Amino acid sequence: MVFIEEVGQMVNFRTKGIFLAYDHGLEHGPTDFNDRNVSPEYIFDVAEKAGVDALILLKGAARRYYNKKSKIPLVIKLNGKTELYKGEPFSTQNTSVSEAVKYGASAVGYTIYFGSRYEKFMIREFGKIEEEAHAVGLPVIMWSYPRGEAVKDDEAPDIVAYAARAAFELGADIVKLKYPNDESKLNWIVKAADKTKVFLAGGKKLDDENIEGHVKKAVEAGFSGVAVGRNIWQSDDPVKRLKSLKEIINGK
Ligand code: FBP
Repeated sequence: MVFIEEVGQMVNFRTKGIFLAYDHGLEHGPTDFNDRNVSPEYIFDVAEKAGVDALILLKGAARRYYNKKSKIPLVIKLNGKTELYKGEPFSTQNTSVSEAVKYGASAVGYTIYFGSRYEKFMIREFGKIEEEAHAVGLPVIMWSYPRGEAVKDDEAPDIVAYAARAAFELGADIVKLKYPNDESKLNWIVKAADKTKVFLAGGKKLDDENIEGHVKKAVEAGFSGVAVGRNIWQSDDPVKRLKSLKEIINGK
């Protein structure tokens, strides 16, 4: 549950758990996919069998595949970019909060590449989205990814903590962060985020032991969950993987 000050009410959206991300078709292209997971139907099937806490889509898949009667809450990612673009990172809005509501969204997401030459545009766009979303009672999730020429090490704990704090300062309800390269600072990262709930981003596919190890350490440090894509739907048994991560997050 999230309390949204702007509408003065609790909103029924879980801020703890496991979110399945499937926006890679734009971000990376179909190179991430195989014959099975290239289809959104397969992803819906996995999400339903494992009972994820939210499914993250872009508007194209949401509009064509999301059934508003589904038990799985939908998060619409409002901005994105392709990997074909090679300049300073810049992700722009491609749909609005009101469109997301039409597709059945229970929350919206937005990426900011802090440190990029274009961060000012993303910060401004996020500010507008945050106000629009909260005004209609939708929680806001920030993909807080420091990146660009000025950012030498995006996994350095001080940089990840900065990304966490920036999300809090800009009003995000949940922030999605990369795993830092010094695990002893996980707790500080959670503290830096204050009331913003911290979720771990998955990254490239790891073996079972590694992904579970990361999630265990993050949860022990106070992370509220994971928002993960490739580590699930690229696995041979995505439902099993999701269930074991759920057990770690929610406790057995
Ligand atoms: P993964 O778990 O597959 O890393 O997905 C998380 C995510 O944030 C996706 O939502 C997004 O498409 C992707 O990572 C972007 O990854 P990057 O910008 O690091 O290539």
